[in-house]
Amino acid sequence: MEYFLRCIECGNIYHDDLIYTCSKCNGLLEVLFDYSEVEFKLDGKDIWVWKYRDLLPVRIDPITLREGGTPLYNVKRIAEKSGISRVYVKHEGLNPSGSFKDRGMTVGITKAVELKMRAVICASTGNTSASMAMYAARANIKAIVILPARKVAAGKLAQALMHQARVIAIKGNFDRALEIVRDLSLKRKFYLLNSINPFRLEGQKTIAYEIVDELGHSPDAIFVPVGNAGNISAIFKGFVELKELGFIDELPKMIGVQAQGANPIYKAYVEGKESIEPLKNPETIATAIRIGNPVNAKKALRAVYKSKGMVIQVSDDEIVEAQKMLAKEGIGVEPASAASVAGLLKDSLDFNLEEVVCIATGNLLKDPDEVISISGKPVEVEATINSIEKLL
Ligand code: AN7
Repeated sequence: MEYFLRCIECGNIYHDDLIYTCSKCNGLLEVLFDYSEVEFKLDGKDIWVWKYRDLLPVRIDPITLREGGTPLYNVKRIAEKSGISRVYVKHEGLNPSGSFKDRGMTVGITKAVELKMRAVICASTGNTSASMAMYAARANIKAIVILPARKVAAGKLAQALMHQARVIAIKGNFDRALEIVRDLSLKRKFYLLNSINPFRLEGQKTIAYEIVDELGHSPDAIFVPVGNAGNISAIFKGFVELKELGFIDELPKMIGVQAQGANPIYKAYVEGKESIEPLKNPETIATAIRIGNPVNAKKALRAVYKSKGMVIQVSDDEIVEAQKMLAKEGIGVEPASAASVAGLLKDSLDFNLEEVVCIATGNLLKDPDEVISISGKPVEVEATINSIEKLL
């Protein structure tokens, strides 16, 4: 298919794929397509990322682990509590590496192979590194990961290490790690797979396609946990494309949810701004979204304003509460993932919504330490029927 890159700030156009930001104004880039080649149908059948290949910008066969096609669960108890008629949770934690990042990585790693890159690199709060390591292993290319020391959940670290990435922990936070990998990728020709990479985001827009493919229409609003702000931007782009292609009539409201301790986009939204003031020392139980200087802030804020959505902040307690409510519905997620539902349950919502989708971004198994700390340990007793019956 035909596509090109365009700067979201100055509109400059690029036909070269090996570029991350506008060389004129340093703005973020997005991929634009010639829609005349779109042949897929939203018929609810065989849903997964590469069903939508007509709108995925790669020129070789994909490196894939069968990502996407994640379940959309109707959650009645959460709906009742929120007062909204129909609430769905799309469980992105059921992707191959256990997070939505796999949608982006299948496209990003395919692009890296297409460009004949020797190695891929990312900064990560955990999930990006787990996913990148897994797909790099599949493609048999070298993976380099820079992450904040002692601030990455055990499951994610285990994945990056087991899939043989070169993992380097820095005495600094995610924002510093991202600055470092951006410099290294320019200097050393490592292919950068953070969400500043516009091709990676193209994979993540399939969340929007899948929701419409399954429901047959667009919901009123989408709730998305926001850290580096790539995912909310990607999902919005997916809906915009579906509207331009005539698959849907209305865009859903994009509702971004940030942790209170890592809330630069929330602050910008409240002040009606188009860009953020970086936060120096972000802190939250949801380590996945412990980010103070989100690179895709401008794209995300545009998505929120254009869709007449909003940004909400939630406390760590509200995140944990939502994580427990999801668990009671049979949906196991890590803390950051529960931010979307925590946002839905905030009474600050004054929209009239009938049908919404909350994105659950990552699996419960990613952060076992957090889960055990909020659930408590099992009781230990003598191995006798008597001692067990006493407890029951
Ligand atoms: C579970 O892995 O940034 O707003 O380096 O792991 O697109 O950044 C993870 C982000 C939400 C936020 N939920 O998405 C990383 C990383 C989970 C996440 C987000 C992340 P963006």
